[in-house]
Amino acid sequence: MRLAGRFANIRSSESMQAIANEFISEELRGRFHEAKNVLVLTGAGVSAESGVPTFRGGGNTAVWKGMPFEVISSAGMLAHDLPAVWEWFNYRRGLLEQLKPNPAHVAIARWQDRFENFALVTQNIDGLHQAAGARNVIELHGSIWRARCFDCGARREVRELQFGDGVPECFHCEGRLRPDVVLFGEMLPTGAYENAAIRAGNCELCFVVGTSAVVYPAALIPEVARAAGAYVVEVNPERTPVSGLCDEVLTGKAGEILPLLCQKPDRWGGQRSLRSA
Ligand code: BJW
Repeated sequence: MRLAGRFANIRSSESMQAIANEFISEELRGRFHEAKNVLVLTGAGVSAESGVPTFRGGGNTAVWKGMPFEVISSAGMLAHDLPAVWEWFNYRRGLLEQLKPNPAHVAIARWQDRFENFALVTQNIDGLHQAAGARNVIELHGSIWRARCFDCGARREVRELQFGDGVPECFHCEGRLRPDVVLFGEMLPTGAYENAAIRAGNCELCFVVGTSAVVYPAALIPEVARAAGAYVVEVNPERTPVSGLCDEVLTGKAGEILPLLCQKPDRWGGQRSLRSA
C-alpha cells in the first residue's frame, strides 16, 4: 500500500488516525498491540528524512572525490590510504553534526518502552537512533562517532581525538586509530550479528525499515525472523530482495509510516485481538 502524498495535508491526530486505519492493516495493528517480542532492523533509509544520503537507490551509489563508496569504505582503502579514509569519515561527521533524528527514529525509540522485549538492530553508523533516545542499540556496522586502535583494539570517542598528520594516535599504545566502522570485506564486531540473530529468532514481530537488504550478513536477519515464525513487515518506498518473504510491505517513507503505528490502541477502535477475530 502506497502512502505518498497523503501526509502533506495532515492537520490533526484524527486525520493521522484515519490514515493509520486506512493504511495499516487490522492484522498488523492487532499484532502490534499484542506483541511482546519485537525486533526492528534499520538501514540508511531510516535516516534519509533527516538528510543523510543513502548508499543505494535514487539513481545509483554515493561517490566521494570520484571514488564509489565501495572503494573508499573498504578494507583495501584502509591499508592503502588511511588519511583519505579519515578525511572521508571526518567530512561525513561534519554533515551529520548538523542533522537531527526524524519521526521514524523517535517512533522506534518509543517502542523500546512499549514492548517487553525490544531489539533495535541497525546497520547505520550515524548515531541518530541514540540521539532520539534509543538504548542498547545493536550496531552491526559500528559507529562513525568512535575510533578504534589497529594494534590494541581500544576504542575512543572521535570528539576526544587530535588529528595531527591526519591519523589520530591511540591513547594506550600510540598505535594508529581508524574509524570504528565495518567496511566492506571486514568482519562485524564480535557477537553483534550473533546477538541480532538470537533476538531475531525469538521475536514475533519484525520490522525491516529503510534497507536495500543487499549487504550481508545484515540481510539475513529478516530471514532468521521469518524462519522462526515472526510476522515480518517491510517499510520502504521501494521493493527489495526481502519484500517477497515479508508478510506485509508498507510502501512509503519510514518517518511517515512508523508514527502511524504509534497511535494509541484505543484510537484504533479498542482492544482488537487477532486470536478472537
Ligand atoms: C527509505 C527512505 C525512507 C530511502 N524511508 N526507506 C554473501 C553473499 C555475497 C557477499 C557477501 C555475503 N556475505 C558477505 C558478503 C560480502 C559483503 C556484502 O554483503 N556484499 C554485498 C554488497 C554483496 N559483506 C561484508 O563485507 C560484511 N562483512 C562480512 O560479511 O564479513 C565476513 C566476510 C568478509 C568478506 C567476505 C565474506 C564474508 C561487512 C559489510 C559492511 C558494510 N559496510 C557499509 C559501509 C559502512 C561504512 C560507511 O558508512 O562508509 O555499511 S556498506 C553500506 O551498506 C553501509 C550500510 O550499513 C550497508 C547497508 O546499506 P543500507 O542501510 O541497506 O542502505 P542502502 O542505501 O543500500 O538502502 C537504503 C534503502 O532505504 C533503500 O532501499 C531505499 O529505498 C530506502 N529508503 N528513503 C524508508 N524515507
